[in-house]
Amino acid sequence: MELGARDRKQFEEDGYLVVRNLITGNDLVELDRMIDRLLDGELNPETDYQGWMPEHFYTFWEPEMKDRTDKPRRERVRLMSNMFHHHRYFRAIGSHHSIYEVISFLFQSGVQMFSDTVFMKPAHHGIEAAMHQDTSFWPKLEPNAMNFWLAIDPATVENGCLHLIPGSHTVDLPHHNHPIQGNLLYENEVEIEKLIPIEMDSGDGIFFNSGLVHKSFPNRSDHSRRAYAAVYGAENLRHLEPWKLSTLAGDVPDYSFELIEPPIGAG
Ligand SMILES: O=C(O)CCC(=O)C(=O)O
Repeated sequence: MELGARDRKQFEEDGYLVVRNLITGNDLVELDRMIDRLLDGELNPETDYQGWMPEHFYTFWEPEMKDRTDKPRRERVRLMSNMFHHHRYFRAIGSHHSIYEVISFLFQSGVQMFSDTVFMKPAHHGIEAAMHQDTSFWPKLEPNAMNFWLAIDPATVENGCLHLIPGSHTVDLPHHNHPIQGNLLYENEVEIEKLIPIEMDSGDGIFFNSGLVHKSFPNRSDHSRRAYAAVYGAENLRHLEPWKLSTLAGDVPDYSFELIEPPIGAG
């Protein structure tokens, strides 16, 4: 993939960059299969994080769906997180050379990884992700972290693709706490008229500044909308405040950034 100064300028000014066909071929087929296995509850943590070994991967259920065991597990889950810290396959995919190359180009540095999440929006009832900046979930960093979001299923307006406000990453807005959404912004607190949908095919990726205002609408289609997402930091990232996570995940350690190995051949 050829990225140039114009791509970095767009990332800096608009706060995001879409890269089409980022993950392709067997790598995409394998990721699709592993995500289904994860959502079905077939995969379990296999490596510890600083001595911490959860029994299961963190799972956030669709409201009122946790106990609906008449339905397949994958249709009841909203998201699963922190596989990167506890599973070799997810550590490897998070460090994939195509992802690494874009991030190291945009940061002009080595890359650290913080977390990963599989976002599921089951057909018909997948709930919205309310408007937010991911920077509201953790203490201030310099430079801001970077979010990555990869479409596993094609992401469309109908099934709840990402929507974002270009250029909204330069100011940290105060958020409101919410029991399901975590932190959110009300529409009258942002430049809502600038909100745009980002439709993507499977294998397309978007990289965005973690301060970018974004949301996704509910899934109104007949098909699920799965995505693989992760958060990265520059090698020279500085903590401007003590590290403490604001999370819905309950009793988990304060997972932090870890330098990932550059793929062979990365400059
Ligand atoms: O996939 C979604 O619906 C929401 C994703 C999101 O909010 C994020 O990546 O921060």
